[in-house]
Amino acid sequence: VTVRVLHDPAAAREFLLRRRRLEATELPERVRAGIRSIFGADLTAGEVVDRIIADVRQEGDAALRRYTRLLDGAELDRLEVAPEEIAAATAEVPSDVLEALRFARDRIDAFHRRQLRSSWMHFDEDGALGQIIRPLERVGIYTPGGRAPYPSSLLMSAVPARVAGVEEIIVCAPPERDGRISPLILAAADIAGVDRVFKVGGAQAIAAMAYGTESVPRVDKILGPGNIFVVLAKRRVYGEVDIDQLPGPTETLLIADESADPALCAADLLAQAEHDPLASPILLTTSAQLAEAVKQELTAQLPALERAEIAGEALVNNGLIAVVPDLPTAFDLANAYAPEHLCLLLAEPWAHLDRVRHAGGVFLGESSPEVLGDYTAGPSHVMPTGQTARFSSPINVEEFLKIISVVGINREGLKRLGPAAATLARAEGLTAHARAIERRLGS
Ligand code: HSO
Ligand code: ZN
Repeated sequence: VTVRVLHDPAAAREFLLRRRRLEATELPERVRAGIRSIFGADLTAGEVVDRIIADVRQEGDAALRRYTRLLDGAELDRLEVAPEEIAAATAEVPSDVLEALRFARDRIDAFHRRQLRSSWMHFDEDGALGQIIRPLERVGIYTPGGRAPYPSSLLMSAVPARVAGVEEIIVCAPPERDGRISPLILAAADIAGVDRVFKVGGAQAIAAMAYGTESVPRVDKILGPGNIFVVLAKRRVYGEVDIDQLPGPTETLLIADESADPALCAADLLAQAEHDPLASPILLTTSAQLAEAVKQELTAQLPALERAEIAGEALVNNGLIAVVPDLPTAFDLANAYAPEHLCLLLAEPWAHLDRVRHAGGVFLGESSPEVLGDYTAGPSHVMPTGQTARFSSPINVEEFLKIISVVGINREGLKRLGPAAATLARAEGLTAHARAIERRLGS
């Protein structure tokens, strides 16, 4: 496996800004064959999702059971995980893993408590104005199966929701063929304080949480990563419910100078690469020597990895080592790319923090690798991908709160604010509006 190395910043820029459109994702032949056998036609991912959503809206649980049989190979009677199953799952998970999950939970909890905002009210002679903050009532977290059944990701959405005061948190996860959900996921759900877990995956889970079925309650917001079908389904139901984001393959961009350790640069790139053949591991460096050394380290470290095949594919598909003339150029490229993770392996990382404009998270220095952020640092590891860091943020407490504006104007205030309101109402041709004010002012 060789990773591409570019010495021209313009070429690096072009590579980084290639557009990767969701809908253009090629489905593997295995998946296309599955679609043909289930739907009797060569449907696109979008068409599959439309069919599934329509069926779940129309048939409820019956559609969930049917798709779970067809897609997950599991025959389910009860869709909800029973409390005994959660207890049994927790007993199956090694105690050091449970301890680590609790440790991570406490760190995430503490970090998010610092974000909590209070309602406020401003009083003056015109009365009171303010904002009251209310948590969402019910949220649904999707936890994927397959290559990415990460208990950590469940903590990273459920714990901030709990801190925000969400009343009910439900989880949907696809069952295995034997009708079970991974004990690790169930244990994590329990530790995170999730209220109910359902054995439903894919677009059908998103539809169920958006519209509700006999078993699965309708939620106010859907969160969590998933495959192309899940992401397209989230996009389709947005508006009916809120969603967190449309997560794409993970990205890490390192900016390193000659002080960086090539073995650690390679280790950090591989850590990201092993997630997904579509992951993007990228290094921008001012040192041609470091570039060469990291390239060699990648080749040396890759074969020993359990997921060498996935990581190798990611490196070949989307990997890049670019040598740039100076750090400002590196930060320009990084900001244009707007990576999910931006890691500064620099002699003085803090001196450059001001240059960071767009990133999901920034990780400063050798002791602060992205992988700590994946598990125990505290901030949610659910961060914006696919350049959406230009306008969106990692999951945080605010995600689960909404604001209600409070208007409590008194008699004095009415006299001061009323006339201009009535004038504007008449200018808009809205006489009933104007009269509603004028009646109060006695005019
Ligand atoms: N780095 C991934 C999250 C993750 N890592 C889960 C390990 N488990 C996307 O930010
Ligand atoms: Zn990770």
